[in-house]
Amino acid sequence: MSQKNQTLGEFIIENQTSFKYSSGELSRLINSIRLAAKVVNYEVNKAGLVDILGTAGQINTQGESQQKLDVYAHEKFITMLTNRNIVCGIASEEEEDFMVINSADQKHQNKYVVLIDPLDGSSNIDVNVSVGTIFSIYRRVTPVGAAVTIDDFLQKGTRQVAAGYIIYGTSTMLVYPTGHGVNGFTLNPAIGTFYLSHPNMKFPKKGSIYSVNEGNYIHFPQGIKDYIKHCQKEEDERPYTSRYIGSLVSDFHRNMIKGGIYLYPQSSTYPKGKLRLLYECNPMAFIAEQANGKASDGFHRILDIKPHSLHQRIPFICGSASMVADVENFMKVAAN
Ligand code: P6P
Repeated sequence: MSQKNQTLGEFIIENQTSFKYSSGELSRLINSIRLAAKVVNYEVNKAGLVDILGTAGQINTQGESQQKLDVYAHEKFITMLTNRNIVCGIASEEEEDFMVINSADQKHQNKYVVLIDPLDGSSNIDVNVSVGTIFSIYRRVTPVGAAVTIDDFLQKGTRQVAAGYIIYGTSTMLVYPTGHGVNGFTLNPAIGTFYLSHPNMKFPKKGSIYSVNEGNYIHFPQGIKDYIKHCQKEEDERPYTSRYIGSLVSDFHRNMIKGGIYLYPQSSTYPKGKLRLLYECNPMAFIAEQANGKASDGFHRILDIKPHSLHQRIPFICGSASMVADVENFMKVAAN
């Protein structure tokens, strides 16, 4: 049984059996993510001091100007994951296509693929607002020994074997579920060790926080507009409060601790929604459900959606189960 202040290393060893395929491989994967997180954290925390602010002058596959730290984080996570010789392929939000990780002597023997958003919320970097890394791990569907294909990446979220995020905030935390709920590990930067600080994190069934960019209100579907008005109505003695950081990992993390809901519906700029199914929605939905929360596109469970392309965007509503259910009800009524 995990106890507070246990180190991440001790926790991984104690919980290896929770990874249903192979005790050693999740450990090595999480350890490579742990190391990359520490390296990226060091750069994020001094971004204001070193001339790595501003864009790298490149445009990423999403058509967004890449922040130098985006590029840095992408490179660090790819390197660390590759060096552990466990994954056969990696897909990054910063790359158009997936990367085949060929360990020559392994002849495609590696069994796992990783999908990663190296630095989500990076537009906040220059204004010193917290950002995050989001990762998702699947077992390949192509036979071991064969070359990795797109099918290894276009899997439903229910097939994730692990997922998690790192939040580079007032403290740096690695949050990921094992078989016993969602656990949060806080980095002690003085000694570079993650300690179990938030064991068994759970979304309160109902919360009072709603997180949405209300600047897009006029473009929201009617059901979302109706839900937001429901949150604002007077007669309930204002049971809700609006909190929106503009960084998914940060809004999600606060809502999981305090109770609340995050919404990124479709809008005029993003007619299919802004968030990516594979790099953001599936891993966060996986974590949410492991923490008694719920994640939906307004009508369907996120984890049941069959992906059709690597950078597919979808509407994303995620958080306390009863609040997500409320949104689905408003969407259903408005659709009839
Ligand atoms: P907007 C960051 O770019 C991100 O993908 C999420 O982390 C965040 O919640 C959202 O977009 C913010 O988008 O349009 O409100 O600035």
